[in-house]
Amino acid sequence: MAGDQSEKKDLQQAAKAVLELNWTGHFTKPAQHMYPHQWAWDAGFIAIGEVHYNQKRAQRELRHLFKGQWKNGMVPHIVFNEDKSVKSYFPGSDFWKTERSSNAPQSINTSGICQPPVLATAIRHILDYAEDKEAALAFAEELYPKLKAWHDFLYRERDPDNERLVYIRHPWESGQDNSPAFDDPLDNIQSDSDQIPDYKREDLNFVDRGQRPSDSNYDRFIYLVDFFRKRNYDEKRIRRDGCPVMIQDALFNALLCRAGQDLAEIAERLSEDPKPIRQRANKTADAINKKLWNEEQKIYFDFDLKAGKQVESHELSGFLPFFAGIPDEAQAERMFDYLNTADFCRLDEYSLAVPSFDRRESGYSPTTYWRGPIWINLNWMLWEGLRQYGYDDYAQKVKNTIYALVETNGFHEYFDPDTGEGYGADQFSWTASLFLDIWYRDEKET
Ligand code: 2M8
Repeated sequence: MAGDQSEKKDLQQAAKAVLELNWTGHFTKPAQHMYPHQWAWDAGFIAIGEVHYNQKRAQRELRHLFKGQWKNGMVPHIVFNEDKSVKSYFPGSDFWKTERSSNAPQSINTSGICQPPVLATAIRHILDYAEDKEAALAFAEELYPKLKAWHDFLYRERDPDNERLVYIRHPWESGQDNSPAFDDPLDNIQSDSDQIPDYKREDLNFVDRGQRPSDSNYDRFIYLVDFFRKRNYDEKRIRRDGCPVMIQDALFNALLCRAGQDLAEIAERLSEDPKPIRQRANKTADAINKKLWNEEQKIYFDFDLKAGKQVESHELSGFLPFFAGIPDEAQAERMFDYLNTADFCRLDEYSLAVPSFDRRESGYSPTTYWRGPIWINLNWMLWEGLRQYGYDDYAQKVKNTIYALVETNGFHEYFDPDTGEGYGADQFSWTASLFLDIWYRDEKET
């Protein structure tokens, strides 16, 4: 952890400078050149840090994101930068062709898929930490119907069997694009190269190939977008025509459960009825415990609806039901038993918490994106979750790692679990904003 108060203060200033650098005047980009648009879960994480020192901006971020909300309630994973000179990202708005759907907004361009639901959690955080409570409440009131419509979309369109578990239909919807959990589901896509539209990756202009998804991943990512746009982003039609990927993702559903709890809390503060929202979140928690928990392996897994089985891929996100209070005490003990091993990170050893994937699995890579590196958003959720369960020493270790990584290596997108070296984009917004959230909460608690 940063040595003295003034060093800590410098770090705080540096984090704010990252967010200032990436601010466009309308929203904060995840990173300067590599990610020039607005991403949904990034916006939530950014607002969570910003509210501590710039409430207005935190609110503007989310308001801007909701400009892209679809008529059916979906919050798209990207709201495109209106500055038309921005060309450094693929796939840009022209590729998605979302105008084919009558649900897509007309005033702003967006993608045609979504991302993990953290927005109610971000708005609850604004209510909890805003300086101007009255303005925060008015803001929550303004966005409340939109949040409800977003959650309703997920349960209506992505849970056809009324399980209270929703599926995702693209790895980009998970936020963990090339995680090993998608290896088998993507391998099952029978796509000849002539079925993949022509495209050119832009990400490799900025980052080493070894730190990004493979070309064969990208082919499938693009094949899937093409599949959706050919069906005008009509959820029923996509399903009826045999949607190639349908995964009940453990992290996505845990975050939906947590977001449901937070939405119920928001409802309560607005004197709306929280009960149906809370009940639905509880049902999701039960369903996660029933279908995604693996007692023997001591972790939660995704469920692949196409293959009809759990995807036994050991990811840090399989511990993040902690963040939504989903595991009972016995489950929590088993999970902690596994988390606290050399596979992930041992509490009593000098090592960095916590890689995104089990180090001893064959798909593990310390350098490759969502296949092993340390991500600050996952660790921030783990820190929150472990505290709720009383694993304070481990939570402290996670927090110390976050401090140490940004102090020694800067605000990178992801970090090497062995050396701490920073990879991906530099000056990455959610690394800075979630660090700031911890920094300010530390200040308040001491
Ligand atoms: C990454 O995903 C985008 C595609 O959505 C990309 O690689 O181009 C992921 O890390 C995702 O979780 C994140 O929201 C996005 C922007 O930071 O980048």
